[in-house]
Amino acid sequence: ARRVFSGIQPTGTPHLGNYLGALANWTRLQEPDAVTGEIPLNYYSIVDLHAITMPQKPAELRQAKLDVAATLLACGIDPQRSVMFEQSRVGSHAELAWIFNCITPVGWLGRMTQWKSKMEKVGGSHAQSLTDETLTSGLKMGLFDYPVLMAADILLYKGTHVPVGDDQIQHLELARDIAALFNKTFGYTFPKPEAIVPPAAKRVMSLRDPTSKMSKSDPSDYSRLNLIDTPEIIQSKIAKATTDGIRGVTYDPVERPGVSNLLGIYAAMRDISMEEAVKECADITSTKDFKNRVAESIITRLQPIQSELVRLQADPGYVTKVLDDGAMRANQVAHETIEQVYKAVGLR
Ligand code: AQP
Repeated sequence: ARRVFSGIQPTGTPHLGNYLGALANWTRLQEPDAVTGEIPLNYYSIVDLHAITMPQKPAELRQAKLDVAATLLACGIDPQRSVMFEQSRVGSHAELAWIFNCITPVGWLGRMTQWKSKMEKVGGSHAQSLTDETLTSGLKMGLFDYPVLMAADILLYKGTHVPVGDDQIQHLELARDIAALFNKTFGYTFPKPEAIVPPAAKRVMSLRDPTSKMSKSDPSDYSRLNLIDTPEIIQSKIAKATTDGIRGVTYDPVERPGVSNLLGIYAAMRDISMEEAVKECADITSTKDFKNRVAESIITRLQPIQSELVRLQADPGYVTKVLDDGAMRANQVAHETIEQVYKAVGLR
């Protein structure tokens, strides 16, 4: 059977990039497969241990976890068909990460690009090499090790499929390499997980700077569309989104990254292909009309999610219960894997 694992960091409120890159696929995977009729086992985690690889305020982190949990439910995660849980309540994520730490070459992590870009964001350091002292003095072990913990997350459930946005592909490849290395060293234990990336809008870009990805941790709220933004805010953010002075609407991610990003969002919001989106917008000459149409598509798509969220926020006891139940179910599977791993390694 297919086993699906994916995670989201409770580092702020989920945005449209999270939704299109990951969450929309999470809910889709709860449906029976069109060919086999099989429903995979789905594990969806609020990855708080990942969140603390960057500084977090404890009270805000606690609240963000509940908010993210409610948002996942509002997006359609069904606790009957998916195990939704907080990562730190399953101790074996950290245990398996330690085992993987003991076999993963440092050089494999040095090649990862995410810690480099995060370092630039927080410290303004442009150093590129691990041996550069200006960089390594500010680089925390946890941030550097993030991809190993991610490999442990997936493999703890023997995940075969991982629905993620395009930005996580490099980390997923590392997880595959770690699985293969473990199997080679200690005998076959883990499958090689495959990425499931959405067809359109696999990487939603920032509204302010369409050459970098939309992200929760961007200091400017106008860079992203939060799933909880009101119609007025969505209108205003799209109206202010960076585009260009060229007439008409065309798809050209290199020359027209802003317009192309909005087109990608429009296509994904309406579940149509990029070609269809371009065709639908071909007659539009003014940027204002184009932006209005894009904003409208977002408002319409988010409306049912937002009303469900309001309903869930009025019932925090339900959200907590789902998380309690999820932690219990996740722990059962995690326990079996970690025992098998400890035995293979010689710790039992
Ligand atoms: N812009 C994006 N486009 C498509 N998919 C995206 N994802 C994130 N951003 C985009 C996907 O969402 C899932 C959860 O990832 P995350 O919690 O790491 O999201 P984030 O917004 O990237 O979070 P942060 O806290 O702001 O982290 P950084 O600083 O790394 O950007 C993943 O499947 C991811 O692919």
